[in-house]
This record gives sequence, structure tokens and C-alpha cells, in this order.
Amino acid sequence: MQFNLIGVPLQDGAAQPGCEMGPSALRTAGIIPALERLGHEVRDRGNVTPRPAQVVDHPNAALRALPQVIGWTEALAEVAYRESGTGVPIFMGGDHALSAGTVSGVARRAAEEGQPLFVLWLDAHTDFHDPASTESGNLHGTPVAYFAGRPGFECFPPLPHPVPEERICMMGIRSVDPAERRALSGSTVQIHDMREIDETGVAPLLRAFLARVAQAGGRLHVSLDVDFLEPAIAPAVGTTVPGGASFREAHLIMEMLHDSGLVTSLDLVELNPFLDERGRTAHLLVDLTASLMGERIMDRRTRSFA
Ligand code: B3U
Ligand code: MN
Ligand code: MN
Repeated sequence: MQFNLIGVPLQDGAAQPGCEMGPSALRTAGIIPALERLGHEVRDRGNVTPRPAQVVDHPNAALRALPQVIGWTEALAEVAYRESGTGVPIFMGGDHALSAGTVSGVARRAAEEGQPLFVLWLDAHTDFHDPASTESGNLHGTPVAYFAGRPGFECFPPLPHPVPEERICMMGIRSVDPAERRALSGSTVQIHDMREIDETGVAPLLRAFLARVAQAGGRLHVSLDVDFLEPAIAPAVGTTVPGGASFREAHLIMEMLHDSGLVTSLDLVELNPFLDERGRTAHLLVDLTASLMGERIMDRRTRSFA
């Protein structure tokens, strides 16, 4: 397989600085050799530069770095469209505001190829605010509502190919603000919170979603927020929420995604290397990416180690 690695040193969407070092940490943790060892071809396309920030006014005085995030969204939508034409793009973040651009870019590609785009959102948070509803003012809490085409994003770049809400599946959810609860209550976004994962296990939930994607002849974008994981195993994130996915649950998800053959693009976001313990979280993200791209213990079908 051909992978296009894209660094996104964006941290304007998050409260705490440090995510701009994410792409460097993932490169340092060996994401390129990890994929090459699996027989893939990897092209490092370097880091994205945002479009210049324009002056934008918004009534929500809490909003932070709105012009900058708009500049990143414009640049990323273009890059994601381009890089999804020649291989599987892997966006190395950077905070989660980047998904406003990456998902809208890959959605345009999917639309041109006549395939429905589905999104798997692995996160403690639903990131379903709009610029008016966010109380923290941190725009990494808004990308899903943007690429789903919800109202309130008039100041953002126009979105020609929104992702219908019923094609978005969230797993790992355990922190949802009141305004997000209101917006989601009438929505068809499929949400599997941590309780459901505890009761059911990740496998049947993911299997059902993947069957839906396959049946629709769809493509799948995966967006992995570090805070999806249990903070004890992934401390390098500004917004830790206790009770996250375990090492084994996360690897199982990645292995099942690999077996499905449906994944066409990936975001690795919210890694804050400034908060890491000797590269531990960066290495875990690299190992999870390797599982998603074919690393396995044993072949499931033949039960061999070959
Ligand atoms: N919902 C909260 C917290 C949050 C969302 N995404 C992250 N944190 N990473 C907010 O600020 O919007
Ligand atoms: Mn997030
Ligand atoms: Mn999160």
C-alpha cells in the first residue's frame, strides 16, 4: 500500500500548547520504518503550512484563534483532497481542529469517486460544538459539527460535501458538554460511549459499523484522538479523561479495521509531546498505526505465524 504522511503542526485549536510538536514526535518514534517493515511504501510529504489568517468577527468572545483555525482548515481541505488521490493519507497532528479540513478534503475525493464516506471517531469527546456554543472557546471541540454540515459555521470555508450524520460512528465517548448533548439528541450520529463498550466489548460494536460501511460500498476515515485511550497508558494529551480504552481494546480495533480493508485515511491527533513520558505515547500511536496497517500476532484465517 502507498501511504502519504502529512505533518500538521496545529495547536491553535487546543488550550495547551505542545501539539505542534506532534508530527516530529511521531517521526522520531519511527512511524516511517514501522510502516515500511510491513511492506508498505511511505512518502513523507512534509508539514502543512496554513493559509494566512484573515480578520473574522464572531459574537462568541470566548473563541480562540478563529482566524488561524480557518486558515488551517482551508489549507488542509486542499492537501487532504490532493493526497487522498495517490494513496492513503495519514495526518499527523496537531490538535483535533485539523479534522475539519482533513475530513472535508477526503469527503470531496470520495464524492468524486462516487463512494459514500464514513467516519469512525475514536475520542473521549464528541467534538460537536459550533463556534457559538463552545464555552472553552477551543475549536478542537467543533470539527465533527463542521464536517457534518451543521449550522453556525458560516465563518468557516464553505463545505461542498458534508458527511451525513448517520455515517459517523463515535467510540470511547465519556465527556459531553450540555450544548453538545442538546445538538446530539436529535442527531443520527451513532455513539458508543464507554459504558456500552464495558457492557458489550468493542468487537461487536465495530463489526456492525464496518458491515454497514462495506454494504454501502463506502470508504472509511478514522480519526484517533489520544484521549480515546486510558490516560495511564497515553499520558501525552492536554485533555485526559479517566476510563479510556485499554491497550488491548485499542489494538483490537486497529486489527479489525485492518482486516476490513475499508480504511482510506487516518488522523492521529492531540499528541502533546511536551506532556509525554520518554516518548511513550508517541510509540503507542506508532504501534497502533502499525496494527491498523497490518501488524498482527497470527494470521486469523490460517492460524499460522507466517
Ligand atoms: N468539550 C470540551 C472539552 C474538549 C473537547 N475536545 C477536547 N476537549 N479535546 C470543549 O472544550 O469543547
Ligand atoms: Mn477530539
Ligand atoms: Mn478528545
